Amino acid sequence: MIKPDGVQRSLIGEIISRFECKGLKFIGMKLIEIDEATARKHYEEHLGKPFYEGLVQYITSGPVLVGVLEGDEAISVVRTIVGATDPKEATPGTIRGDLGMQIGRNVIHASDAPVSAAREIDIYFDGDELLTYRRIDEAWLYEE
Ligand code: IDP
Ligand code: MG
Repeated sequence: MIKPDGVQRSLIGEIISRFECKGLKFIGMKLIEIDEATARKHYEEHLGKPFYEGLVQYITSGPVLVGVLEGDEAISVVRTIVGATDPKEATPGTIRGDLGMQIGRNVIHASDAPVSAAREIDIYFDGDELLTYRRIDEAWLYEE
């Protein structure tokens, strides 16, 4: 998910380009506004933490781009491209390392495990919004 700061700062193209160029395949994508209940559900694991209310505010403060990516070891590959949670500590070359300044405005969200990916995809997408197709470069991205 490209968070509201990423959308407002016109970083959608820059960010999705990084995933595309890597070889990850978008099988779903849409621009939405998250309502408060959905934000609370998405971030329920952080309920009670000092930053929780601010996080709900942040994520509902403007449009976000939600996307579903597919590829070999997609979750860990995406998390590596995204970088550490705090952009100040994130390695240059990562999205957060290159494009953000503060942990509370860290530009992008990425699922951290298959179970959370499944849960989060279910929050934002209906089954018929996820596509199955081959990208023509897959023959060159993968050995077989
Ligand atoms: P992640 O996004 O790298 O998985 P999490 O620890 O799951 O990081 O935290 C979820 C989100 O909560 C972060 O991306 C960030 O937006 C916000 N967050 C986490 N820690 C802080 C903090 O200390 N201050 C403000 N916001 C925070
Ligand atoms: Mg997380």
